[in-house]
Amino acid sequence: MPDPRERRSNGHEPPAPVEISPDVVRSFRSQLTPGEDVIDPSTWAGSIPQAQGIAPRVRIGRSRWFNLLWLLPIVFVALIVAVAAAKGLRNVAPVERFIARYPGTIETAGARTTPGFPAWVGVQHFFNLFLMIFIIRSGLQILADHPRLYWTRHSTPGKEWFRAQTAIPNDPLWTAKQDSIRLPRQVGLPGLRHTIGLARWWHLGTDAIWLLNGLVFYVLLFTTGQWRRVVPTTWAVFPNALSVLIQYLSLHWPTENGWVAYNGLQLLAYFITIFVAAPLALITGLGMSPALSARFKRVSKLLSIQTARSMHFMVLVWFLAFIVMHVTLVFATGTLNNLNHVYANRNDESWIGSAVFAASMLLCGVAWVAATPFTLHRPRVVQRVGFALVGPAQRLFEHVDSTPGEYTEEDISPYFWHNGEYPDSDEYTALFDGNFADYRLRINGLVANPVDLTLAELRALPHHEQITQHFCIQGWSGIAKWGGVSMQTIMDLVKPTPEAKWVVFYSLGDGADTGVYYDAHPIEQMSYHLTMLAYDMNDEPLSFGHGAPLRLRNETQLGFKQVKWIKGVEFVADFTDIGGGYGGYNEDHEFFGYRQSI
Ligand SMILES: Nc1nc2c(c(=O)[nH]1)N[C@H]1C(S)=C(S)[C@@H](COP(=O)(O)O)O[C@H]1N2
Ligand SMILES: [Mo]
Repeated sequence: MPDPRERRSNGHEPPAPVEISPDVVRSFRSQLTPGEDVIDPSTWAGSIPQAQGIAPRVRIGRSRWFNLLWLLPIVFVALIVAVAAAKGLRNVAPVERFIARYPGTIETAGARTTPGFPAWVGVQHFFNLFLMIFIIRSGLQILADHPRLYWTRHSTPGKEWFRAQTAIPNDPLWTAKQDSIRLPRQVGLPGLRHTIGLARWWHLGTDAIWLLNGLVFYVLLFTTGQWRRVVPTTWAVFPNALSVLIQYLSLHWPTENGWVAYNGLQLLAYFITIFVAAPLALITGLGMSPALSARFKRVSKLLSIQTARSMHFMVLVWFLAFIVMHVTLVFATGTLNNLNHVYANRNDESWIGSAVFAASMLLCGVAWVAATPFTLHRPRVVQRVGFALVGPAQRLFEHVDSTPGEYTEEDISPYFWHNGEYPDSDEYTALFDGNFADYRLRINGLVANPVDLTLAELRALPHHEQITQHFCIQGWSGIAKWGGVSMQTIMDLVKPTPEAKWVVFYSLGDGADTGVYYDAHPIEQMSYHLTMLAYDMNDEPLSFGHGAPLRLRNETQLGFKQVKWIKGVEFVADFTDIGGGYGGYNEDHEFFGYRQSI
């Protein structure tokens, strides 16, 4: 076999006579493997070794990296200095006058009319924190699948501002999958390397419930007087917050009356969490959707997927910092009373709130510990429940048919990651070595006019070009110019019958666990403006790594659905009897979803 790196197709061979056989495409089904229903960590994802990343680092200047673990001693020293400074300040008369003037808590008349906490606050507070466990753990798992963050639209290695991985090796065919890292199993969900399919079901599924919980919370806040607790209504909140900060840091606690109103610092922290961080989590999350980004071009030009991903991470940092400080202060400023407020709706020093809190923590702890083993033993349940929770939303976004033209040549990414499993069969090698002169694209199934096309015949069809952005499920993206044939042209040629509902693309290459790579797409997306078969990338014949001689582009979907090295296309009524029946290779083997517009 030649060195794959030297493989290039030129695709300009004369057409050869072709016989069309409906059996050939159908026979591709027998080359598929169903995938497992239980995860064996030792053979998972093509027996990918459980490589670890490095401690997270932030880039300083061009190529120096600051290890974030240094923040631990730095923050510790900074706290000590801040406490010393605050204690010093408390001896300064004007500061004391300032604190006397702004003691910390503003008790408005409105707040005094509705003291105390209704039961729904406690219930929603609990749900929120319970869901947060899975949202954060699965979010970290998603980050670990492409442990690099960028501020630019492109995903150029070395240009990231954050990474938990070393520089990529000097290998032009290095894949994003090889770049993924594992997490400890009780930190990530589920922790194993490249479990992004399952992590995403956890993340998006619990997100859906979390958003619903949040929506109910918003409605209840504003239909009761409770909103006054968390929405500042006077500018005096700022001096009061500063005053509280000085008082906390000088280790002289302010007098608190949380039963009636929160202090200024609390008010600001809760307000930001509820009304800034939470909506931002949703917006930046949706900012990573291929379908939405292709449709809302103006927004996605400003808030590119990589900016959205970086900001989504910032939201995580806020939530983590908030949780640490919130929990610390709840315990440091009167545990019994504070826990009674939210967990027992009472304003006293009894142990009732603490007992309810302890029970709720036990529930959280059990769920936390059980989540990874459950996911590894019942991945299909996670896949199905996740799909049930977010499938309808994904489907909604798929109705979005974007027109080409959002990007220009200047937007083309200088670096376009490779991904997936490279083909190494004798069949592929022979085709490659013969410059694909013997290549046939076989299109068959529920069509009136099945065809087998040579590359020359494909190139003779009306030419379609688009400059679009690729969204890999792992988180990297890249803009490229694709040249080839619109799928509409193919549809006009083969004329699918009315029973045809899905279009299955078969690859010349295997997936990671052996068995041919394939993926099914809904037929209505085949007539979208941005759905095409590409034989050129950035004005050159498709390279080996990017899918020579032919690959799919369907820009409403994530990268794994863009089958490379296509050998056949089958029009079918449904895909339940193809492969494992889940609609594609990664769907069968790695528990992805057949609709992935988010
Ligand atoms: N045949 C085949 N096609 C495939 C894959 C694969 O493993 N095998 N990987 C998919 C994934 S996960 C992505 S992100 C894109 C990557 O395309 P690129 O290597 O051109 O960037 O190809 C997709 N198509
Ligand atoms: Mo991907």
